[in-house]
Amino acid sequence: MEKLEEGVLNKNIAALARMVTFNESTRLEDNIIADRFIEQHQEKLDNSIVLSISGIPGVGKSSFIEALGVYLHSLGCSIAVFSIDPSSELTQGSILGDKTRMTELSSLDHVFIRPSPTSNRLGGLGINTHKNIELAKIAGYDIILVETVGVGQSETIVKNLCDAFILLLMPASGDELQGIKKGIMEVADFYIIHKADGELLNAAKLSKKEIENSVHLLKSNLNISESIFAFSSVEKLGLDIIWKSIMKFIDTKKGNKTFYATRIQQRIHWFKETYERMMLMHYLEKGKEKYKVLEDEIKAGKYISLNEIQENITN
Ligand SMILES: Nc1nc2c(ncn2[C@@H]2O[C@H](COP(=O)(O)OP(=O)(O)O)[C@@H](O)[C@H]2O)c(=O)[nH]1
Ligand SMILES: [Mg+2]
Repeated sequence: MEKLEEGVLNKNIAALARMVTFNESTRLEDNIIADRFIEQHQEKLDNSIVLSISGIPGVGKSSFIEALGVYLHSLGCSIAVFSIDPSSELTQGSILGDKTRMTELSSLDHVFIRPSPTSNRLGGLGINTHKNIELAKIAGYDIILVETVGVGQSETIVKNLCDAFILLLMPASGDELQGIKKGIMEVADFYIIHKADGELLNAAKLSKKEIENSVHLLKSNLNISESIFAFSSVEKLGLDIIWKSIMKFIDTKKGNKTFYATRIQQRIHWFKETYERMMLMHYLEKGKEKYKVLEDEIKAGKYISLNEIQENITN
């Protein structure tokens, strides 16, 4: 165990992968191994920058992460990538997609890539994902990129995972625009109209105007030119400008103290989530037999009222 912990601290990729596996395990004993390690190194949790890349399947999140990751690596950053894409579980294609779209990034030193967990306990988002991020912070990765779908995942979850939320949008206009919920549009910090190349370039330009208008209505004080971009992960032009805006955003948040205040809020969110889950597990276990009695009564044809359930739980 000591060797494993030392490995994580030395950015050994296999060691971090193992620790993440403990964290994602369905056994509480395993989770506790990862959790204890986090507790012992909590002074490192203020480190790193966490960016969430969201958007519908096929919009190009993995490709964008590859482009951004390779660029940031060229600036000397170490990169960790976590992918939380519930669709990759359903469509094998996406899993292949993740791997084949990050070939260059995955071949570089100091890059850790973790694809979607194969079994998700919370309908798409592994409940321990936030702790994977903490593990990567402790391992010392400068930039942590999290691929999230943002559809079928609530905006509160995505928002609570990152320091900045980048939403990728399709170069399409009007109603077919995106299948993205208003809530997701509202919590995004950056909007990138993706695939702005070749035949899609004009559509992307049009789309950018539309997005600018609708975002202006949602967030009147947002600096549009520093938050909305058209970009192609094939051509990769202008990544430096996008990155400059993201850094400015982060620096501003650090300057006015909202950066760490937000992280504390996020910790409270995950604490509440964990507390409730553990409390539920505890009561379900404790009341197993009383539950069974009521279930048997239903089998015998009886109607179980809310009053009876309430009494059963509280007595
Ligand atoms: N034209 C174009 N196609 C892209 C771009 N980025 C990704 N794609 C293609 O879009 C498809 C989905 O990409 P992927 O990164 O797997 O999307 P994800 O499901 O959002 O992760 C793939 O066929 C990519 O080759 C881009 O910037 N321009
Ligand atoms: Mg993907």
